[in-house]
Amino acid sequence: MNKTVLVTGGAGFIGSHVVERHLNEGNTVVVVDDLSMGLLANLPENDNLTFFEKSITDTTFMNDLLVKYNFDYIYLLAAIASVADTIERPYESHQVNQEANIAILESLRINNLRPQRILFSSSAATYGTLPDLPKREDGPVRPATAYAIDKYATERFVLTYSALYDLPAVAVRFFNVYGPRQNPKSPYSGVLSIITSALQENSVFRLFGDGLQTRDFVYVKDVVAALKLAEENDQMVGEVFNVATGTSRTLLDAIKGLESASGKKLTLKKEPERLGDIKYSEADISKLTSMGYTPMYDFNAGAAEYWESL
Ligand code: UD2
Repeated sequence: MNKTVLVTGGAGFIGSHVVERHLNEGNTVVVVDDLSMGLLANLPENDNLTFFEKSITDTTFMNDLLVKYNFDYIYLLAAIASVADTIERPYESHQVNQEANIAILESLRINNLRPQRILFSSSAATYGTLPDLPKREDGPVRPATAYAIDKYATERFVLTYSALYDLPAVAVRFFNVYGPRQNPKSPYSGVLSIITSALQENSVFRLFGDGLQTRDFVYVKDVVAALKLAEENDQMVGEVFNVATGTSRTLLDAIKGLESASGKKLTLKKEPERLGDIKYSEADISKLTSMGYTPMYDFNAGAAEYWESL
């Protein structure tokens, strides 16, 4: 049976991959995206896709949409995703990252709409600068930016609605996701998209710090697979899961991997460490793997496929 799927932020990097997967499965997909970060070009031409250039903060629009379609799956991926932006515009980003999502939950509750699954994209940012590694979902959190505070609080809202009402939800904490369609435009874009773009254009990459900072880089197709699992596995309802690979590498190692995938040499300019940067990050993914998840892409496989896609 075909499903009807809402993807807020569906024209964005991760959202567009979720959209693609559902279209490939023959489902009907509705995207709501204000194109503040997303791009129309990220979306395929497909009769089963309906696109609305709208902000999720338009609560009347969102309410009407939810009632009209009665979605089977709801992906809450729309966000102001740049941490720096949320520090500069805390109230505006709060309205997007938290309030608009609460309004969606309220619309569902009040209109008695009962999707099969709600998937909320939280972030490794919820762990903040706490030094303990690897990060576990049942470990401490210390959200330290407007972005992280809203992600954490909204994660709790979504899971609380899941527990209180018949609104089965799963929250996922993304680590450093990379892959095709990640937009390298801002200095706060994912570092791997900035590196690949510098390799393509033979431009200088600014390395903040010594390059020995570590990240758990996860390929976007593994993220899509984890989200699919979260749609299907009822044991995951009401819970939060790290989405990552469970291994980390230094930025210098990641650069080497991309150099070898591209056959090119990166020109580096060393700059001081970025203010508030986290030095080491790695996820414990045993909670997710216990649900049946296995990451399919190690870094070299992901880097090679990413480079090929450009
Ligand atoms: C990621 C998320 C962020 C937040 C945070 C929480 C992305 C894009 N950002 O930030 O939203 O969730 O995790 O922990 O996923 N770097 C350079 N040169 C550049 C850009 C970055 O050296 O031009 C360095 C940067 O200083 C950092 C590392 O690369 O040490 C990774 O940077 P990032 O912005 O890709 O990701 P991160 O982990 O800081």
